[in-house]
Amino acid sequence: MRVIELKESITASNDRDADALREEMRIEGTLLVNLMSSPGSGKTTLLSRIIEDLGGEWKIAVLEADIDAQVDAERMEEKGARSIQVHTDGMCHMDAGMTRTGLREMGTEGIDLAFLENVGNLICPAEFDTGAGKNVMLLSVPEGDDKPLKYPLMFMKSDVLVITKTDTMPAFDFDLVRCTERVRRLNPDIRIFPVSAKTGEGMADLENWLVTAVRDWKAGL
Ligand SMILES: Nc1nc2c(ncn2[C@@H]2O[C@H](COP(=O)(O)OP(=O)(O)OP(=O)(O)O)[C@@H](O)[C@H]2O)c(=O)[nH]1
Ligand SMILES: [Mg+2]
Repeated sequence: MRVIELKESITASNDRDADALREEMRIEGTLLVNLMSSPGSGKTTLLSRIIEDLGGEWKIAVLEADIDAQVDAERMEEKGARSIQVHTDGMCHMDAGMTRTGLREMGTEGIDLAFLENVGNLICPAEFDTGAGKNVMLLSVPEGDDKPLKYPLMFMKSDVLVITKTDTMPAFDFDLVRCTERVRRLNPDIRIFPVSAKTGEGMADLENWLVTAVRDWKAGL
């Protein structure tokens, strides 16, 4: 397992770097999906399931960003996906320059779908465009349905909200309707997929969305 240490990019404009990376990925035909959530909401578990379900048809790679450790990248390689672990020098997010370096070190040639598993944090990652084609955030049922009120920016920046761990609903007072209303007030266009990576409930709808997004990306849509 390769681990690379990265420092925050010192460039004039993160937004410009992000646009340039998006363009590179567009030419390559690789859709980069930025996965964001608080620690432990189920990013790596969701990715394992997606690799199992879609890995036969699509070439998938995962750039794992953490402050320390390499367990997540190891889990991805065990599932058969190309992966690299990036350490962020204590930073709570990835910027576009760091993402580009990580992707180039990992190699994305022939890859249809590359995920960036961003650092677990509901605040900082929302402030930095990574150059991804799609931004996807996770909110797990145990975290509560009030999170859109407390961390609005990430809900505003995301194309998709995956509500994870729906199998734990009976143990929590998470109100899906109330959560959806709060999210839509911030972002009327966001797609919402309630899923359980444990039981597989809801995974087909999310995976259909992903497959369409990959096809559209390759077609330049
Ligand atoms: N019941 C249940 N547990 C889940 C589900 N998905 C993940 N978990 C559990 O939640 C815990 C955290 O899952 P991870 O996938 O490691 O979460 P993560 O977001 O990748 O965590 P970080 O990378 O540390 O931010 C693990 O104990 C998982 O087994 C689910 O759908 N249902
Ligand atoms: Mg993880």
